[in-house]
Amino acid sequence: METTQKPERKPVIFSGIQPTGIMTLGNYLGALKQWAMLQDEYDSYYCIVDMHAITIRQDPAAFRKNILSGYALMLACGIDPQRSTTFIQSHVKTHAELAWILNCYTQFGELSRMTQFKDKSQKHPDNINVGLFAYPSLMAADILLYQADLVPVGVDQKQHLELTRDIATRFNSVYGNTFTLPDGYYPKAGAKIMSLQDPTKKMSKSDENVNAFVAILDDQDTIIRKFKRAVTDSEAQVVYREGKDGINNLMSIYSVVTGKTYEEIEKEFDGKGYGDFKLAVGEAVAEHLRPIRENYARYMNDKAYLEECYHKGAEKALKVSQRTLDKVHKKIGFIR
Ligand code: AQP
Repeated sequence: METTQKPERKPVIFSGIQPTGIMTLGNYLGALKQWAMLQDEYDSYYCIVDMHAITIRQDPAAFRKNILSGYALMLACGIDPQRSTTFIQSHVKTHAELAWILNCYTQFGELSRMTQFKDKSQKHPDNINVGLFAYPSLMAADILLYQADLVPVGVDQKQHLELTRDIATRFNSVYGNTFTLPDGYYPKAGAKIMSLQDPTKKMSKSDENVNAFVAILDDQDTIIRKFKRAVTDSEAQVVYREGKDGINNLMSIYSVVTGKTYEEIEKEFDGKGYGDFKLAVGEAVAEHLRPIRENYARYMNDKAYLEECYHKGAEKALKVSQRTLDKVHKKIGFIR
């Protein structure tokens, strides 16, 4: 008798990025680079999370541009819409629908403890809205809808990912196995790239000081200039050591883009000043990002292709995520 074997399920990956400005070197090394690397090994879902972005007030014209350019940049970083499902969050209605349900399984106390909420409330004291508070339950919905096994993010998102697991565990314990518990995937190096102007703070695309971050699309001269201005210390010694936040940050960036170890870097710049080191980091980063800039320009010249890709991506994402949402509706007792 012939036996038909069920095809093995490929593990699933989900991640998203906010269109809140031009993505930075931090977004690239902490997230996008990993997304591209992992896309063949996993059934991958990557999206531009525009619904998360409105937790901070956005100018509509700039926002529209940032969403499209964020999508183009995602492809330019090597995420291939033929191999990964690439879409825009607000095009897939299940995200908002599951987020509401998960809000009812998330405790006020849990959300109050989130450091991103505390940081962003401090940064925008005139707009501490409910969406900003409930940001993590929308993120949980994004991830759980696709039954993701793995979520590649920077370490700043670790707390949100742990909360996603707590929400899923709580739901599963009440209704039986419904959601896959996702694990975080944090790059060994580059998981937290720090601001060039205040190396105790993470590099952020919405930083008011443009010298604090390197945008993926900055040209070579701008990148080199920003690294030359990077805040370091007065020791003039390129060594990785506690307390040397600025130099540690530059060394970790240089190490990721060149593949050199810290010992090799220390040797290379032994007896040289910070000027030489900063120039080398700037040049290496500019070169590393050059192909992405070129790909981006090509994609932005073909808006019809981008549109086709994000529509197809949303169609597939809706089909897959609707299965999870239907299951949830049934479990909680909604009638069809
Ligand atoms: N500095 C960073 N180093 C490493 N990874 C980082 N990520 C962000 N900053 C760094 C990772 O990039 C992914 C997308 O982030 P996001 O845009 O969704 O949200 P964010 O963490 O709030 O990023 P920004 O740049 O700081 O945006 P704004 O300024 O709008 O708040 C995530 O995986 C994140 O970990």
